[in-house]
Amino acid sequence: MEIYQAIVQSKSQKQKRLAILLDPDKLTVECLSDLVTKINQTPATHIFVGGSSFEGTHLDEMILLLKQKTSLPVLLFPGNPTQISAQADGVLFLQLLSGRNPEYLIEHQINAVPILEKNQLEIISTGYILIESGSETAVERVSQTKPLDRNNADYAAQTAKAGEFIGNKLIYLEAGSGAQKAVPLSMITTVAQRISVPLIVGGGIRSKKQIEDAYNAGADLVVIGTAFENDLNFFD
Ligand code: 1GP
Repeated sequence: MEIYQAIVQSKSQKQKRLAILLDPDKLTVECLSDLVTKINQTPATHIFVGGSSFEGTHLDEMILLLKQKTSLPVLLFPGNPTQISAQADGVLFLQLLSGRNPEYLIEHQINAVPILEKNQLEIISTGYILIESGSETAVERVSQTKPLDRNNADYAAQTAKAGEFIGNKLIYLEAGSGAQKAVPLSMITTVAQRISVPLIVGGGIRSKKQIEDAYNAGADLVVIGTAFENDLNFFD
C-alpha cells in the first residue's frame, strides 16, 4: 500500500503513528548502523530524513544504508530541493503555509520538479505550519518567515483548512526542532477538528507523556527528533 494511503487508513482506525526524524547534518554513515538497530526497537512507524540547512553529499549513501537495515518507510523532509534522494520511499512535498516567503510557497517546489520527475518517490503534498515556540528556530531563520501566534489556534486552523482546500494531503504543525515549547495541545485539537486530512505534530516534544498528550489532543502522527538524538533509550 502507498505510504499516504496507509497513514489515512491508520487515521480512520484511530491508530497513532510515530516518526523519528534524522537530521543528516548530525549523522555520519558510520554511526547509522547502530542507530537503525536502535530505531527498529522503538515504536516508530516511519523515518523522516531532513533538516533546514543540510548541504552534505552523503544523503544517498545514508538512505541506502537505512533501507537495508529497516523495513520502515523512509520519507524525505527536505529544507530545499538539494535534499531529495531517489533512494527514499517518498517525500513530504512541503509548502510553508505560515510564511509569506514565495521561495518556500512555490519556488523550491518548481525547482524540485525536474529532480522528482526522474525518480519514483511517492510525493505527498504537505501544508507545513510553523508555530511560535519561545525563541527563534532554524526553520524561521532559514526560511526568513515568522511563525504563527501560538495563542491564536483559530488562525492556525484556518491556515490548515486553506492548505486542505489547496490540496495538501497532510498538515504538519511544527514548533521547530529543539523548540522550547511544543505546539499547544488546545491548538492541536482546534486544528484537528477543522481538517479532515491527517495531522502531523512535531517540535519540542521531549517525553512519552507529551507524545500521548499530542495523540489525545488529535495528532495522527507525532515526530520526534531531538529527544531521540539526545537519548537513544528514550523509548525504552
Ligand atoms: C522538527 O518536528 C521535528 O521538524 C522534530 O522536532 O527535534 O524538537 O523533536 P524535535
